[in-house]
Amino acid sequence: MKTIFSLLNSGQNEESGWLLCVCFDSSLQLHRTGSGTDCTQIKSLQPQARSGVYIIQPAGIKSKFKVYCEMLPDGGWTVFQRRSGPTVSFVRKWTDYRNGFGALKQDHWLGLKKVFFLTKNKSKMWTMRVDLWDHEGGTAFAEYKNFRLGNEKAAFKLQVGTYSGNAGDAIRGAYKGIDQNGYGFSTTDRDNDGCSPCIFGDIAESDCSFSEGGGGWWYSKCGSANLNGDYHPTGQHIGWASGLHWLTWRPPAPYSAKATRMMIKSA
Ligand SMILES: [Ca+2]
Repeated sequence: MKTIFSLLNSGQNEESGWLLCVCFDSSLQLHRTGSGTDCTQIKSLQPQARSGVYIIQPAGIKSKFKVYCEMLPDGGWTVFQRRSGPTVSFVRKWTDYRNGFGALKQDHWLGLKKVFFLTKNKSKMWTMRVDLWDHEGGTAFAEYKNFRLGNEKAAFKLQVGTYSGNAGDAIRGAYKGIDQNGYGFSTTDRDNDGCSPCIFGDIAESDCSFSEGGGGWWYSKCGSANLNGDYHPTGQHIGWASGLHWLTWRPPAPYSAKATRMMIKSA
């Protein structure tokens, strides 16, 4: 990518190994860049850094890539999922979930490979935060310590540690036996879920991605969390198995969130 360095931020210089600029790429889109390995490092080196698109290079990884950084008082968060409407479809196959899709400043999925690159480095610990917005103006969140993903060979297996928050621990599930922690990622063309089949009442279900709207997720049997299903607008947001689920939040009928965000912070 051709980059014109148009403005150099003062305070730090090249010799210190840290450079922040406001840059325009060849399409003249404004983005911010720094020599950070992730949004948390950029924010800690440059406390006044604002939320936006940055180029990062995770430690030990050859490639650089763009991410949206949510710069909050508790640190810089690297966003890897955002939903706010129906425009970007999350009904996608394995390759799209691996590589990412959507627009970073809008709804998007960063890509499992990039999240794996970020969390691969064992010298850092990662916290994953899920934010949920309901259709009545309320919000809720869930945070997980010790988040990381396995490599592609391990189907980007989900690892989460201790939960905190007020949305409930939907990854471990609304009832026993449906924990998604430790499961690989599934799409309609790559089945790594816990059903072969699962029996739900009089229905035998073998493919959670298909039955939950076609989005990819770390389905177990199939589990209580799935924020990559079909987008349901206000008024059509209750009772759909395909919606943006976090079933420990707003029970009992499946409640589809109005907006969601998933992001990670390093320590
Ligand atoms: Ca299956």
